[in-house]
Amino acid sequence: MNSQLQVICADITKLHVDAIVNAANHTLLGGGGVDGAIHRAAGPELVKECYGLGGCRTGEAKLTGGYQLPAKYVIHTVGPIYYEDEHPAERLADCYRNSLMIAINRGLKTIAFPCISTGMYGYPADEAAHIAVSTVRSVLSETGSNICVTFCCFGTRDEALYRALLNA
Ligand code: AR6
Repeated sequence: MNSQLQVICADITKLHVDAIVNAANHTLLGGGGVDGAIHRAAGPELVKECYGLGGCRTGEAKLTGGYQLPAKYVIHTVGPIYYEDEHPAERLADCYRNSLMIAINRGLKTIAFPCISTGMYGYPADEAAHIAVSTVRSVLSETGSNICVTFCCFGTRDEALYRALLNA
């Protein structure tokens, strides 16, 4: 299964994958961080589609087109705010599980995740990385899917955390 998982340090908006995951907010109408970068790179058609989605609850995930991105689709999910939301670990796992299930059910072959909730939403990076890797591994083993999953880090500290987990 480890051959299906990879770690890179990159700007997720540049990746040529079937789907990138967006760490969005409840409105799904854009924001800062990776959300802002994805909306800027996708162009204004993305927010138009997002208007029709009716927002998104914490832990849920919703799919749109990728528009001007190299990725065909964007899967928007809303991570927990670490110091505010109840059961943040469960909600963060829901983000990874629900996003990955959308991709698997669509028959997508490649998906890339950012480090959801670890920026503005304050989730400690090491705890979040454990949840990301263990949840993705569980979904792959439960479903038997051969989808390739990239953990797209935006700094070398996160990259090192994920490399250690994947090599463990
Ligand atoms: N490519 C990959 N990763 C990135 C990029 C990028 N271009 N830009 C930032 N990151 P954050 P959150 C990393 O704050 O904590 C938004 O305003 C970043 O270094 O984007 O889930 C939303 O609208 C960090 O590791 O998302 C919400 O209001 C990770 O992406 C709120 O922020 C997540 O940081 C969501 O907060």
